[in-house]
Amino acid sequence: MRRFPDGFLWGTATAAHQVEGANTSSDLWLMEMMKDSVFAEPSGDACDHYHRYPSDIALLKALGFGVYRFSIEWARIEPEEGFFSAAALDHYRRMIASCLAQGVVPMVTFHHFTAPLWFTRDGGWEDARSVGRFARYCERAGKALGDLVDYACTINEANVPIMVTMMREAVGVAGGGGKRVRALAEAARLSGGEAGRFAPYLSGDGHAATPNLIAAHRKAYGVLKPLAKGPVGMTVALNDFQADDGGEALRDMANKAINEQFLESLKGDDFVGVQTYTRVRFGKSGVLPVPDGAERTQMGYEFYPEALEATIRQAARVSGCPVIVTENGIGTEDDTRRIAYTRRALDGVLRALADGVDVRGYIHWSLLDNYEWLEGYRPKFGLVEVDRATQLRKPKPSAYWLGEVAKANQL
Ligand code: IFM
Repeated sequence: MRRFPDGFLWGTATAAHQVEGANTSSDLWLMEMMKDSVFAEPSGDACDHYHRYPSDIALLKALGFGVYRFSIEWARIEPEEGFFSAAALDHYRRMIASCLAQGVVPMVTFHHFTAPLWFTRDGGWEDARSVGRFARYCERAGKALGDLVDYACTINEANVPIMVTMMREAVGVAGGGGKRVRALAEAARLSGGEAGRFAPYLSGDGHAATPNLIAAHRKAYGVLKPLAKGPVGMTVALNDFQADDGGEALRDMANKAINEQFLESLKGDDFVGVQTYTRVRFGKSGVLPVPDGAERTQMGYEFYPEALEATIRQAARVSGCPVIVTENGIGTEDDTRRIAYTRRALDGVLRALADGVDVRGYIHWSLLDNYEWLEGYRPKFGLVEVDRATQLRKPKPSAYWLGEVAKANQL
């Protein structure tokens, strides 16, 4: 079978901080701009998507995609605790309306890594008040936008804090721990917060954040369900965890802590968003290096598109929810490898579908070459190249190729 089911969703994704530019009320803006930053470079103007969204949406539509997954930025909507910016909410309403006017289905993520500076200064997700704070923001944003929202994702990759923390623990302080701790202390000082409380999503303590993130999703689901026009779910970053001889116990431990406790918490949701890039292999005493001779992506990951099929099956089995692939892609300068990667990943989607797994769509990461967090602008995940000096967009061959797959609904 080479055809996808009728109504299969085809889309591309971005996230606010990675493309909008000038996210000045966010926690990461401060961390990027400070001396001795742990970020390779600041996000700056990014892709100026904040102003260029109408033509970017038109571009993805012209390429053949029918869905645009993007995030609204909490730091713009609630830049100070309790102050909700009507102007920011109006901006996002115009953006969602622009999707609808152009025949594109909007999939809106309410939290994608960045948070308002006040939130992170005051303990971020490690403070139990994060659950109520996030629900209050979702309620305000849901009331302002929900009638237009076809798909809502509460939290992007709620398992990333625990994943990053466990990887850091596996590597120890030699893996950059000292610099991270100093940066957090400096961010606390610069933001006028208490020492030890500054807790950003990507570099805080995932053990402390996880119960709050799971509870926050559950509460936000309840808040958004009556407000959003369409299905509500959450997305999970799923590595395909595999074991070499003797690595089974470690693999199972990682699977439980990083993948399955989150998937289990989604039972009964409208969908689970699967976001997959590679596999991770475990040996007896830890994570194994990428095999000798294997191709690596710009992120240092093994080129292993088959991970998508495995994680789709895992997500469907453990959560019991319909699956939407909400992110999948590759950081590479060689666009022919993007096509090769995506073709093999989609082969896996077809195999899962043939076995009866309920997969509803495939959304590629990313529409644009954008800000890849700690790595800055070096990794190129975009179907569309962005000249950051002129902000000119140039679709790559992969954009035309995947757009044709989407239009034909077949591989
Ligand atoms: O860029 C990120 C995105 O923000 C979250 N998922 C993984 C992508 C690629 O690393």
